[in-house]
This record gives sequence, C-alpha cells and structure tokens, in this order.
Amino acid sequence: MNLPVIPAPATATAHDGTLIVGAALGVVVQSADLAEVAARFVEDIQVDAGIALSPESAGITLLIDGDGIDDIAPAAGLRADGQAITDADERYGLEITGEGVRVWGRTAEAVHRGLTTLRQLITTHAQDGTAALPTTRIVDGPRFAWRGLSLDVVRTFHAPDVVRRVIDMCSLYKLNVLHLHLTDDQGWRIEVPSRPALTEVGATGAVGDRPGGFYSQSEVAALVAYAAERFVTVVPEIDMPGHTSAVFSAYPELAPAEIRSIDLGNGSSIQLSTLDPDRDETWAFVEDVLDAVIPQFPQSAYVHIGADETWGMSDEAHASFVEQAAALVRARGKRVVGWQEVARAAISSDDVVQYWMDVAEAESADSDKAASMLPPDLLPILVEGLRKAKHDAPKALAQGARLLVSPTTWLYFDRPHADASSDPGQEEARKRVGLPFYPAASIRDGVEWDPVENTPGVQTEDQLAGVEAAVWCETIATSDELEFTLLPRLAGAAEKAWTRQTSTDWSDYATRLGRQSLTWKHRGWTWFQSVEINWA
Ligand code: TNX
Repeated sequence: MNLPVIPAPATATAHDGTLIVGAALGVVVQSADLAEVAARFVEDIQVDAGIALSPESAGITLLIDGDGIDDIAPAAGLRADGQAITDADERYGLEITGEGVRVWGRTAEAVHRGLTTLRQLITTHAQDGTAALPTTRIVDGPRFAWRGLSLDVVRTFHAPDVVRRVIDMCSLYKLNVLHLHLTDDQGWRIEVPSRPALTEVGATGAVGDRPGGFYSQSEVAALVAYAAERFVTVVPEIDMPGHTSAVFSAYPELAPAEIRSIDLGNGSSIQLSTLDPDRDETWAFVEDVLDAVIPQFPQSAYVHIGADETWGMSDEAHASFVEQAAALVRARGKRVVGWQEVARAAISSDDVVQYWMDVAEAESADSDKAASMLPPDLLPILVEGLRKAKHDAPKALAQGARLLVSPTTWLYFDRPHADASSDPGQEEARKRVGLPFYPAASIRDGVEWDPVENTPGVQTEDQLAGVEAAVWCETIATSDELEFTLLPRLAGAAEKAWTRQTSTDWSDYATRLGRQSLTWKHRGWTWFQSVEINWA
C-alpha cells in the first residue's frame, strides 16, 4: 500500500473504506503521559492542514500498548540520549477504521512517531477543513536509532527561531538528533562564562561580512527544551584541535607561535594552525569549555569533539589530542563522537565515529580540474588526507566503535542541486548555493544508496550508530537558502535512516515526496522545487 508518507512505514495493510477527519473528531488519551504529544498533534494539524480538532470529541485514541509491535525488529544502532533501544522503543501501531483512529506504542515517543505518520496522512489528504483518510493498519519502527542532521551555525549564524524551524523539519521526518556544529574558524557560538572572550571576541565573525552571534545559555536551554518536546536530542560539537581560529582570536596565548593558513583566493582560507596537546593551557581551556557546555545539553549522552581536518598537525600530535580530549569527555560521564579522523587515535568501543569522506568520489574527481581550482600548496595535503581517510572507517570498526554515516556523496546537502527548479526565480540561487567543488546531486541521487552497502568495511546494521545528514553553510547566507538546501533532501535522508527497505523505488518515492509540499506551503517553508518532482 503506497501511502503518501515519508519515511515509508515498515508495514501497512489496507482496509476498506475511508475515515473523515475534521472538527467532529477529537483526541482522547488513555494515559496521562500522552497528554503532551496529543496537544502537540492538535496544534500541528491546525497549522499543517487547517483542521481544528474538537477538544470535546473523541475518535482519535492514544494509548500505551505493545499490540503487534514485536512483529517489527527493534532498531539497530545507538541513541544519542544514551537510552537502551528496548527502553526507548520508537515502534508504533496506527489503525484507521471507518469509526476512528488508534495510535499506540510502548512509550510516548513511539506514540509521537505514530502521530507524525497520521499527521502526514491528514495533511496530504486535507481539503477545506477535513481529510478523507484511507483506512489501514500500520505497524512501523525505525531501521536506525540515531537519525540526525548536523547543522553548521558558524559559517552563518542561524538565529534560534531558524533553528526551531529546522527542529520542526526534523520532527516531521522522524529525525531524532540535531547535531549543532557550534565552533569553527569563523566563529564561536556558545557561552562559556569562565572564558568570556570566546563570545565577546570569538563570536563576532562569520563567513565574509555575515553577522556573527552566539546562543546565550537561556537560548540554548530553550532550544534544547523545544527539541526535547519533539523527541529530538541536541548534540553539541566543539570542534578541536583544528578549526580553532576563533579560539585563537579570543585567546591568542593558545595559538601556535606562527599562525599558518592557505589562501583560497576567493576571500576564504584553510587554517593550518591547531591547539597544542603538549601545552597545559590547552587542557585548562578544554576543561573550562567542557564544564560549561556539557550541562547545557542534559539530554545528550554524547559530546562531539570534531577532530577533523587538522592539516597542520602530525599524526602523533593529533592522536594524542584526541585521546586526551576523549578522556576528559568520559571523565564527565559523557560518550565521545568525532569526525572519522578520530579513528586514527586509540578510541573506545563506546565512541561513535562519524564517517564523512567518500574517498571513491573524491578519487574519481577530475584531478586536472581540481589542480586548476586549488592553490598548489593545498593539493599534496588533500591527496595525503584522502590516502589516510580510506582507512578511517575500517580502523573505527576494528576498535569496536560504531559509525555514524554521513557520506559527502549522499548526505552533504551543501552540494549544488543538479536539476533545474520549476520556479525560474530559484535558478539564480541554485547556481550560487552549494560548494562548487562537489559534483551536483539530484533528489533521486539522495535516495538511491544504502547506508550499510555504501559504507566501506560495513557488513551489518549493528556496525552503525545511525545516519546523519550534514549542512555546511559556507555558501548558505540566509534562512531561505538554508531551507532550500534542506528541503526536499532532508526527507530523503530520513527515508534512508528510518525505512527498512534497502533500495528505494524512485517513482514511488517521487510521488510521496510531491505530496509533502502541501505541508511546507502551510508552514511557510521554502523548498527547492526540482523539476524531477510533480509538486502538489
Ligand atoms: C569539510 S566535514 C568540513 C567542513 C566543511 C565541509 C564542507 C568536516 C568534518 N569538515 O569544515 O564545511 O567539508 O562541505
């Protein structure tokens, strides 16, 4: 049964007939724990479909129940909140009959996931204040427990209301992790009261003349709570020992004697300077940062320590940094995530390694063209980086760590959109947004791959923590450009992270995707109107 739902549910059996959802129906909860998810659903249906459910009526019943749930295997992978997959079960049932709807699961989170499916069904069938739904029984659950989006808030500082919109998008597609890339060369975006210059000085920059900024502690608390209400865990990233120019501008005493960088000739540059693991000041700094950041993200069982692209550093110094930083994270009761380069150090089997560099794609790139685009001193560094990158995922697995799959080819959304937009007004942005050194990708490309089959060295789902898309903002200056980069690709990432079928039928997916624009219009979200899709 092809329901217009993304990600596609694991099982859906058609019944006969339809159910009219409108003002005559209301939501009844059979457990007080479900009052909040019920209220959120009523609010969402009002916004997405213009349907006002009645607080006095019944018809949509929510309950804590395990009926049929075990027909579906539990998720593979790890949860970012550290809960056991069996305790934080996301599997749900949803039954629509001519008389009404039942949504159930063993946790409030499961019921929220089920209501999200119902929400998409209602929105895609809504007309003039009612929706005629197909009757069906769905039992569904995620393939992977960690389904995320990594958001770069440094190259462009995205204000809290923009981040809230991104959380709304994640929740609509059953993504449950928002990874905030909070620090980088161009800026530092989070308060560390014991190190005030990080925000007074380090936060002022961004790419080019874009405004800087940072999240105050109360803004972080509000974002984390907003996300938690939608069953999204916010995982903080403090990128070190590279990507630390903003730290050096705030605390020059942490910088190496000579700051080195490679000029890219287009107003940007690649930084080669890194924090020094052999200096006591470095570790006093890292401890201050961890002590301030960790309590701001109570739901996250993890701290992301970055550790990517430390081009100016020896392998020994990099490994020494990673091992010491990881120990400080663990000493504070948190687990470690790092970009794939951390696998070159000694890591623990509790660590999560974020696989990003698709070496095959990079190697197949036109090297003459690359050579003509890049400064000559950068090329050998990149070639050397790729040579090492090949071994990262296998090394992580050999150390018993799990991979969080974010390959540049399929999950880096900051690559240009390949196909034209059916709205000529979007063509200028399409040509400008996305890093030019990545080959452009279609929406179809985004769903025709598999996280297990396409990750080197991986044979089974259990070797993964999950799947995470990433959006880097060098070429994304506004919230409109951010939304146009996230939609519709985010839906495709969710399909890969949640849906159990390892191959996606493009025409079926395209039909489901086309109907999603009904929600986006109601929400006022900008999306890239690729000509590949018949938008509703
Ligand atoms: C690589 S992915 C980076 C980022 C860039 C991105 C552009 C990673 C760990 N580092 O600093 O923004 O490529 O796609």
